[in-house]
Amino acid sequence: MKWVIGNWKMNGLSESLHEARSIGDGVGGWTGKVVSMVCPPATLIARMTMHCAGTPLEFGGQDCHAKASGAHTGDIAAEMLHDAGARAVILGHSERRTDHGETNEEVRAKVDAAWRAALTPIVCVGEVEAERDAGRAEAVVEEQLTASLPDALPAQENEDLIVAYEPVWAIGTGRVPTEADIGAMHGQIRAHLVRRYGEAGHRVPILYGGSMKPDNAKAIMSIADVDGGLVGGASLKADSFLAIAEAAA
Ligand code: G2H
Repeated sequence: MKWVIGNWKMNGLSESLHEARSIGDGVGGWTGKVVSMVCPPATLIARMTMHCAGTPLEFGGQDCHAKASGAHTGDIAAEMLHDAGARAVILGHSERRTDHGETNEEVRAKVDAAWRAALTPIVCVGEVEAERDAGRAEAVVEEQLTASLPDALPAQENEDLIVAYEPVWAIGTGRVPTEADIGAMHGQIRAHLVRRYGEAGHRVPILYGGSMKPDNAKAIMSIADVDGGLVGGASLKADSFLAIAEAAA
């Protein structure tokens, strides 16, 4: 099974409901081969869930607070995302880490919050360009995994965790690592998950994110331990989302 998850970031208004519906109608042909999901701004989750009813398209949030409720102006709880129709939530995206100073420890607390609300956490890790140039990419990702992921998976059989490798220098830039570099990093992430979670570590999907497009999706999806893509810019329009889903199938 491959995963194509669109991260719409801070893009989308009411008119985007039609785009989501087109994606939902289009992905039906790959049911059983591809799980398709859109993570729109939180304001759209409930409306998209209703607008896309009857299609296999699923929805997720882009962040959540570690607490279930309380005096946290502007924040959103995992329970609220679930209530709106989400089944997953992106956590620790590099834009959250940079724009909001999110730490690995905060991400880890949010993973627990997601599980508490029956959401699948999609935990993002990845090095910045200077770290790769200094030969530290593997060490940085290892450190992020160690500190951002809880020590045990919940005792359930469904997808309880997704990891996304997103080299920060590839995000929105059109630059993509070599297939060898993607393969090496995904292999390292898989080894970490198996060391940490035993057999269950084999069933954690590992997604690649960073300038994934229709023309590179098939090659990237074919790399060992690449279980799908976390797609930004190319997920905003139905035609390119569907081309990536087709490449994944
Ligand atoms: C990386 C990705 C989505 P893009 O952030 O998670 O964005 O595909 O635009 O590089």
